[in-house]
Amino acid sequence: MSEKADIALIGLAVMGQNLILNMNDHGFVVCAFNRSVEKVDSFLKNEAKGTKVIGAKSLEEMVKTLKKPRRVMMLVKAGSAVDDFIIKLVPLLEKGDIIIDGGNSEYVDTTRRVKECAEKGILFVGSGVSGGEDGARYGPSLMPGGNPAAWPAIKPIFQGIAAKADNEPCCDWVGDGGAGHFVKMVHNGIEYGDMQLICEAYHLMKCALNMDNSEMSKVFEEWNKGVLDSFLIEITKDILKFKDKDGKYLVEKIRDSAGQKGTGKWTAIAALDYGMPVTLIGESVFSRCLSSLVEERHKASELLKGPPTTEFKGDKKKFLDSIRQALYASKIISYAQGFMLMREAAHLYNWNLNYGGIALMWRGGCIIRSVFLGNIKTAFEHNPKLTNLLLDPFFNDAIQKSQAAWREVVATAAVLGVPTPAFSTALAFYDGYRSKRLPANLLQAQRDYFGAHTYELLNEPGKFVHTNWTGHGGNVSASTYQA
Ligand code: 2AM
Repeated sequence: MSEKADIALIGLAVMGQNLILNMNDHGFVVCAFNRSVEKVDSFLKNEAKGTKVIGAKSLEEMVKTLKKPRRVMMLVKAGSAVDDFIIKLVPLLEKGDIIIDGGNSEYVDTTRRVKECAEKGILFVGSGVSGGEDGARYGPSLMPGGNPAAWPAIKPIFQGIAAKADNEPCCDWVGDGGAGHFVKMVHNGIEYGDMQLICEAYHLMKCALNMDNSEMSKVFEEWNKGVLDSFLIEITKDILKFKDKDGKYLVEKIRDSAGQKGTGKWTAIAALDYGMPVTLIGESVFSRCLSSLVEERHKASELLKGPPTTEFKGDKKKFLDSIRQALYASKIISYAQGFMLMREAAHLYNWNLNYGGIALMWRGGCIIRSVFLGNIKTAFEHNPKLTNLLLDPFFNDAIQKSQAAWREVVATAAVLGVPTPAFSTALAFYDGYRSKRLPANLLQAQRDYFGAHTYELLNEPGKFVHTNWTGHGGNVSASTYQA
């Protein structure tokens, strides 16, 4: 077969199929392949009928259709399937050819694959792909990272098919190694946070303000016209008013036990590994865990008493707007934390991350797309060296303006007994982050008391000393101990 395909795509599940059709729409010739080869024929006869897409029945045949340098993209199940394909592909490729993994791989696997492939002369790219089926079909957010030598060859395809926001593609080179998949992972973690915050707002509207679904839907519709304008607020508006066949609101019939596939958990694990206080995503993961303890909660609900009523007795209209402000302020904290995690990983792995570019990649196409991300992009454009989003004048000002309402919501929710873990942890983080002095002095003293872990004195930083607090037990310090 002549070398006519611009790119090959392996993996004909919905995401893969839709990406192929998207590439085809943008004038690229794609060669499709799948482990179960019968899916290739079926795809060509159905979804890809009338397009320029070609199919291959074997990897050998697929490789022969490709222009050089060959570009092979995989959208297969994360894990061993990716490694299996790499093993099969490498002998069929030449130096300078490119393998792209567009699946939901863990960034450490991507880092390893980039290195292993580079040793064989193959350029490996791990790309975050976000936006679900619709995004893949009409414009996803793409976060490619890995071997930078691959970027010029894949840039026209990737930026061509990506979503556009403010006339710019939601796709740029992220960084070396597993940077692309790392950034995608943080995106998913932030998505967990955004969803949890919206759920807490809904919970307060329902339990504290006794609002019905139609009223709540209208409120989200209003909120979607302002600073909270985002895909997730928009779908929440639709979900809340959606009625089942019997005329009742469907969302109220859904079992309140949250599932998860793991990317939020990975973000929280990375945060713990790198010592970054990404508390809101952590709380969001734990909130899902707590929700899934349905039977235990049912038992506890009969035994563990809270305040007599969850109903808010004050100015309801004002409180509703306070919830909006609490959501906005908490969201700012969540993104600030997410960017702190990326900054730390960039530091550890020597990635030269472009934070404004990342905000732009998330600005359109993906689940967390929002107007808000445009503000983040602007903040990093004003100051690419910004150490924390909270220090940007726009966000600092936004927090100042919403702070009183945010505190009112957290305090009121505590008094009423309505759980708001994400609103609350965001506020606790804010107060911790802005504290010149925290009580860790006492903590250090405790550690030194029971474990001789030593402490530093304020006026002698860098010098670790131990005190014999009790007058017995010796003066030995545990100098090898690392927090
Ligand atoms: P299949 O159609 O042959 O199952 C999403 O599941 C995609 O990943 C599908 O294209 C699927 O191929 C592919 N896939 C899943 N596990 C795989 C494996 N172990 N090896 C190769 N492809 C796999």
